[in-house]
Amino acid sequence: MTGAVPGVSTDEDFDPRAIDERWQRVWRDERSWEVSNTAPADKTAYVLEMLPYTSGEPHVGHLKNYAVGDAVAHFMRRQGYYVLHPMGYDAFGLPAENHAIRTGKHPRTSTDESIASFREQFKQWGISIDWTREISTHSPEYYRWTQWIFLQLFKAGLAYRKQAAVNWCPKDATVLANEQVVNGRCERCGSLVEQRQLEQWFFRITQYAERLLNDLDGLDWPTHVKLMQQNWIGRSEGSTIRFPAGGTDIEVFTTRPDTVFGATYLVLAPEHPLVDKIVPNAWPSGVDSQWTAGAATPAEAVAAYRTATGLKSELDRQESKDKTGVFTGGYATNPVNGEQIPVFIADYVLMGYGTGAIMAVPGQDQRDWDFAAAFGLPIIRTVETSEGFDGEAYTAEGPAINSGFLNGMGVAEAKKTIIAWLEQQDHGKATVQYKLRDWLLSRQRYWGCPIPVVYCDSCGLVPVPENQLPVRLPDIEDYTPKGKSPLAAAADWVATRCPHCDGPARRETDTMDTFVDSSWYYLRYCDPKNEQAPLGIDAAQRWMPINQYIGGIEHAILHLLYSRFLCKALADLGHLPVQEPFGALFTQGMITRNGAKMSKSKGNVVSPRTIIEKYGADTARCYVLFMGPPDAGADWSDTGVEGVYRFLRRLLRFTTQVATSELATIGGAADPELDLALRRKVAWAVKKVTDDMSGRFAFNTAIAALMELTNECSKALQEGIDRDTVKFALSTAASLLLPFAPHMASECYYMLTGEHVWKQPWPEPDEALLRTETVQLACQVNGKVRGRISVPQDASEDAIREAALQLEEVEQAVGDRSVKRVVVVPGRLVNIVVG
Ligand code: ANZ
Ligand code: ZN
Repeated sequence: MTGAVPGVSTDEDFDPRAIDERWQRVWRDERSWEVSNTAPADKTAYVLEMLPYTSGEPHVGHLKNYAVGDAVAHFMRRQGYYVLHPMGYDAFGLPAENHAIRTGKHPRTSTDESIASFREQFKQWGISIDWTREISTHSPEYYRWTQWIFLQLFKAGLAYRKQAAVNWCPKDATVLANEQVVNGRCERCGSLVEQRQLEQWFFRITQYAERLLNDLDGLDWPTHVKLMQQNWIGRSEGSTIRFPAGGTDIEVFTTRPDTVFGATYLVLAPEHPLVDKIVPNAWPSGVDSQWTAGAATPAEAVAAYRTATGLKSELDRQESKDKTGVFTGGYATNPVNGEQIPVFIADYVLMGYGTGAIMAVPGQDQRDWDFAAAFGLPIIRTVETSEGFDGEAYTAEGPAINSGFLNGMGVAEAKKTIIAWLEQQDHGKATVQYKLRDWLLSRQRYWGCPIPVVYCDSCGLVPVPENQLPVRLPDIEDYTPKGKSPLAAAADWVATRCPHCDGPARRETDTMDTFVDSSWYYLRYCDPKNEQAPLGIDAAQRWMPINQYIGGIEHAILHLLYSRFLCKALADLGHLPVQEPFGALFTQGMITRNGAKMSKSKGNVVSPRTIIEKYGADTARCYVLFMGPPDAGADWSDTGVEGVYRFLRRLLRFTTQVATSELATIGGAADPELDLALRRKVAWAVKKVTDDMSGRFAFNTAIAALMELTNECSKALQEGIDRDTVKFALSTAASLLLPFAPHMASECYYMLTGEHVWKQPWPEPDEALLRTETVQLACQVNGKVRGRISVPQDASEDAIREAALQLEEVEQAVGDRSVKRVVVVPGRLVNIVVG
């Protein structure tokens, strides 16, 4: 030691890496974060961050995610909970496979390397994880249960196969989920996506649409995430209406049955099966040449239009600005007025929604208006427009017009009346539609969980018996996609025997979407070694639902929805005692650099590894929590990192000074007033940090409070303070710091008390000191800060107003203008509005 004060470490002595390692060793040797499945069930809590997708190395986004989760886990432990805080890896999927195609390295090799790197980093960061529960979705011990879950869904009719138009990426030669298609292009490689018909596996998530929607109510989730789920599920109330057409009925779905008198044509999706039934051999006489698209016969026009549509993705179709279509040559009868109306096909009508057919009401629907305008179709308004309104569809409310017995009714009443009439006349009925589609889970790729079914020539599709699981993913050498799964080329693996008749059979060669793997992993953590089931009911009862789930907003829709579905399905089948997996959700904001998303191509990536090598884990963790409200985005700043580093260094310096001092007072004679002020500051900090952490996730302001407390300690040490008081202040600061900077907190607390801070209950503020606590309020005049006042915490608004107006700087700024208004924002500021 070379410091001026004997026994006090200088800044050069500060070696955060040594401190990290010292405490990480203690936690490992002590198994500090392990929890047992015999922990008292009323004292258990489950804190979980979304598991990382293991390709490459962890980035600062991961650091933030796990720093947030770890803060919550520490905080809950200190409140007496046995906290389950596990870790695993989402290990199957395209990136590893694409990497393998590029480099020839087996996906398992690159995945295992990535996992090793993540694991090492998590340990280096000192995240408090129960490592005995670690899982990886690509291990046979895990995917055995993914397959088992698939079989349960299959038995229950919730997994099925059907021919379906799928998004096809010609370059990756694979089917893409809708969400992997961005602006009509493959999310990964940017190729234009085509539509193809393939036999696919689906989970029947649509059967759960209503419950997935309704049960959002009971969840403690950010409103915007609930809204995103709501929109994705997309519930629409309306009715179906049948229009007789040449010996058959065309059924449409509409949310506006009240406008049926204005339906001047029908539109079918081009691939609608009824199209072929209503197409006549020849065009009706006198038909507009624009309606026929120059084709000799309706069948020809339809065929040409269908081909053109097949090249468009669903998204293109939904968003297509130019309304295209052709006349089918057929007519339908409007059931309310007997009018004969033409039937078109157009790609703005989607086969997968409603009935795949619409009644077009150009007067009230802009898409129909555009189409009618393009094709010279009649427009009848059925809702009275406001004065001067013209030239577009009228979508607002108003009394019904041109609508027979509905005339004069408002929209809601007209809807009710027409639905009753349709039902009575047997022309249609009230219905509810959802946007949600069944979950397409087949992937024609290698690196995924094999789907456990075989195809037998005599028995057809046969599920693999549970006692033969797992169906292992074989090692292969050529992963290049060829339109079929690369597994199809593994002849030895594909050829198998039928579990039913023992005859020759072929294995399913599609693998599962990785969203299947990650939609149940949180269950396995509860009981990771169970060999009889994915988890025991007892274990589920003890830990589920998750008290706090933490992750990126990019998973706000699919991952959460799929997990909720799976949870409900397993609960319905008797395998789970809970209906919802994630009781509370927190979504952290993204870290940017110079305002841009970090990416290798931009060369603006901050690697957690470099930060930790330079500053240690606590600075890195504290900094990502200190950058701003953790649910908001924040820009990386190297000076910000330095600031946090200096704060931790100072805390350690003061701690060392106090811990090694044998004097009763430090820095001079103790001043009783200063003593009281410091003890008040401690009470304030305890309350502030506790409040900020209690469901608010305001880690940034909590850390700021600890910086303030540290500054107070510094002042006291210079001006003279009782050693016990400053020791109390510093040990409380260390205690409150544990969730953010666990190594430094452990070090400081141990130096001062000889105890392990993570075993101490969370501090409680001294209420008596809190009451006499004063707060500082900024005083603004017309929004500009002019000075500050100190008032008792419980001061009345009148007293605050008075004090602010008497402040000299305020008086000067007000001058001879008159005070219009005084706004008091409790605990923060006073704004004096003058004019
Ligand atoms: C007549 C009508 C009149 C409509 C009106 C709307 C306004 P949401 O709210 O999204 O459920 N529609 C129905 N099936 C469709 C399909 N397969 N492809 C494209 N559009 C379809 O929308 C329901 C409305 O979207 C339905 O109500 C139908 O147009 C159209 F003033 O029917 B409506
Ligand atoms: Zn068989």
